[in-house]
Amino acid sequence: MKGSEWHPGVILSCRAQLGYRPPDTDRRTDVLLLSPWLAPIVWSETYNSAILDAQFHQRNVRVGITIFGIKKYTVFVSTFIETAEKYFMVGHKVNYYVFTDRVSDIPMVDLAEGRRVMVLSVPAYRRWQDVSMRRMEMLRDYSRRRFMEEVDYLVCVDVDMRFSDEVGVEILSDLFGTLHPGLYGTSREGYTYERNPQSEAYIPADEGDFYYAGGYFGGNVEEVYKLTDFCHNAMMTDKAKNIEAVWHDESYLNKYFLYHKPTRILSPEYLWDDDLGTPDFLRRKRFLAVRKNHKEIRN
Ligand code: 5GW
Ligand code: MN
Repeated sequence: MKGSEWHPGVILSCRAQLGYRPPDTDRRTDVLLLSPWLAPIVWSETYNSAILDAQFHQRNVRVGITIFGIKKYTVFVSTFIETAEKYFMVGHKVNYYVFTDRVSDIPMVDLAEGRRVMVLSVPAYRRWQDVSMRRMEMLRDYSRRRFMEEVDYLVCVDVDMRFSDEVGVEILSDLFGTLHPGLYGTSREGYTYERNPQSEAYIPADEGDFYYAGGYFGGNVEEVYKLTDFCHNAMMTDKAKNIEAVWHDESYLNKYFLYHKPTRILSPEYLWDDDLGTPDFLRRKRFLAVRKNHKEIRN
C-alpha cells in the first residue's frame, strides 16, 4: 500500500480548492455538537459548505421538499417558495411538492434551473388536528408512489414559514429531526411528550433524548417512508381507542425518534420563531415562523 496520494501537495491543493482550514481551533463550545449516539447536531460554524456541496454534487443528489397548503393555508405557499429559491439548497436539484385541496390557488413562482414545483391534489379534513396528522399518511403514500423515483432525500416542513438564511446539504442524512425551538434547553421533565400509557405515542418519564419539532424532519425516501408509516399506523391505533396524543403528529414523531434515533439533528437555527427572541447561542436564523392571524386563517 503506497501512501503517495497523501503527500503535502495534494492536501495543499484541496485546501486551496475548498478554502479548507482544519477546524481544531474554533469549535463551538457553547452548544452540544454531538448526540450521545454520535449524531452531529448542526450549528453554524461547525461545517464547511464548500466541501459538503462538492460531495453532494458529485453524487448528483436530488432533494424533495414537502409542504401542505390545505384550505386557507395556501396563502403561505408563495412566500415559502420565493424565500426557498433564495436560500434552500441553492445550486442543487430541488422538487417542491405542494399538497393541497385548492390546486388552482397555487401560484406560479419563477424558479432557478433544476428546480420544479409539483402540485399534488389531496383531500381536506374538517378538523385541523386531522389536517396536521394526515400529513403522515399522505407523505407515506407518496413516498412509495413517487418520491422513491424522483428524489434521494425528503425535507418535510410546515408551510407557515419563510427562509431567511442558508439551508443547505448540511441538513441531509439518512434520518434527521429538528430540536423544537420552544423547548430547547429544557430538561427531560419539561418535554411535552405524550404521558398516557394507553397511547401509542407514550414515552415514560425516564426516557427521551430531545424534544423534536413536528414541523421539520426528513431523510432518505426509504427512512421517511418508515417514519411516516409508523406515525400514521400509531395514530390509527389510537383513533380506534378514541385517543389522540397531546401534540398530535408531533407526539408520534417523538415516539418514533426515541426508538429510531436520527442520524443527524438540526439545531433551532433551522426552525425559529422571532417571538422567542434572539438568544446568544443562535448565530443564524435560517427558517422563521410567519406571523399568522389565527382567527382569520384558522376559522
Ligand atoms: C388550521 C387550523 C389550525 C391548525 C392548523 C390548520 C391547518 C394546517 C390548515 O388549515 N391547513 C394546513 O395546510 N395546515 C398544515 O398543517 C400546514 O402545512 C401547517 O404548516 C401545518 C401545521 O399547522 P400549523 O402550522 O398551524 O401549526 P403550528 O404548530 O405551527 O401553529
Ligand atoms: Mn406552523
